[in-house]
Amino acid sequence: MTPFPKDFIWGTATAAYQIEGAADEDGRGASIWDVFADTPGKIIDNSSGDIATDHYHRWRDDIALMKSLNLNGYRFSIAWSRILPEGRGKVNQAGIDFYSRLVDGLLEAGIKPFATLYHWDLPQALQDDGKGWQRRGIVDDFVEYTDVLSRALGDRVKHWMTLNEPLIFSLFGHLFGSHAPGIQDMPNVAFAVAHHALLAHGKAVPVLRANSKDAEVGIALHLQDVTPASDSESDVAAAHRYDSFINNWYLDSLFKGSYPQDMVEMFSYFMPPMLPADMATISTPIDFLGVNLYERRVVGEGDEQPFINVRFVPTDSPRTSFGWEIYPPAIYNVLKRVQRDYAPKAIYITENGASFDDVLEGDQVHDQQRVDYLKGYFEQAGRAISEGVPLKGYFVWSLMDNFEWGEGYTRRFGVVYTDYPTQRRIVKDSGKYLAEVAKNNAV
Ligand code: IFM
Repeated sequence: MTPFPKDFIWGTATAAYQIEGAADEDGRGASIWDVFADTPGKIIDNSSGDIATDHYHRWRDDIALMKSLNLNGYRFSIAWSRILPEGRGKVNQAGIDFYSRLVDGLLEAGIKPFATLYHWDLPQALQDDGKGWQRRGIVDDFVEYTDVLSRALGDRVKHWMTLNEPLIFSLFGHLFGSHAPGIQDMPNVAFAVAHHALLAHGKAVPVLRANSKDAEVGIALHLQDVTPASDSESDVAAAHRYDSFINNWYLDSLFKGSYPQDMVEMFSYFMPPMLPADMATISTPIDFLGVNLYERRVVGEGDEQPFINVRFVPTDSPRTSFGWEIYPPAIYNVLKRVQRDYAPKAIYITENGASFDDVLEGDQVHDQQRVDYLKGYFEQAGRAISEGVPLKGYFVWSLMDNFEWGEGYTRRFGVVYTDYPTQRRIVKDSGKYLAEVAKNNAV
């Protein structure tokens, strides 16, 4: 068995819109995902997060479930529109009370709360006013929201993440249009969104520090392991371009205070207007980096991906039901690479997991593929730790099956099965496996 460091955090991750439901309750305002999901044709099974896993009403049971799995950390997100239904201005105390009870419940159960301020559910009122993240002034709105929330919870929440995967919500929401708010436009829009999001992050960091004494503040990035398809100069250059586009755009700006030079040159026409102090704001030091790791890409030169001229080369590795490659060394490679090039003070795996077509058999779900998947990735994370990477915790995506954005309820990522008609939770074999790992703090 490979032991993990003392005080290592073993947890699961979720996001508000994917699990809470109670879309119209207790003064919650609409978010861009409510509107997007209600637009015909946007969600594969025509579903929405209106009910989701009903966590808003079942949070006590869900905490008990986590406790039964021996978990000592929980990463969740807060719905901005429960706190400020119009995005700014009037505060909804009922929304604050919900999260306050949740945090108290977690602490009573010995589970550390790791809160994400923004996991994609922008208040619709802010989308209506100046197109949401496209308007630079949204930075002030995010700071206001951060201030209200961290004043309320900052005495008890000691781990904060500003944003979840700005890469994904900028590109999928504003270039490809497959996520809310469903905009398909030229790259300048997505780049402006990403720049404003990073600025909002940088401005929120000191606010969190001021309102939450001794808290650790970070951000959760979607990172990929990128390998060139061959040693040829063109494939190596293509892999480098892809890496810059997907990973370094965020890592360089947050840790080095500049966007990658090759990207700035390639996309100069599309870059958003910037003020001189912006990059210093974005690179305000953080206490940890959250890594969401799902994919490796083997990349060659080609015309599959617009603008950056790359192609993805298929591999023989097994795949999840989503078609994502299962390649455990990806987590080791990304952790080592981040440590080597950016040296964050601490790192958490803030998401990693897999979707499979799970089958409920009586009271059991034998998801051996997920057990094997987790074991492989845990081992590779342990290997990185043994080589000095300061990995402090691991949050499996996800606690239970939930609303998987454009894929609705057709993808199951949970270590706990959600029986949607009854909302019964059934611990899968992978949940039992995670419970053993967490109990032994060893893989
Ligand atoms: O469900 C998502 C999550 O919201 C963000 N990261 C990836 C997960 C799986 O697609």
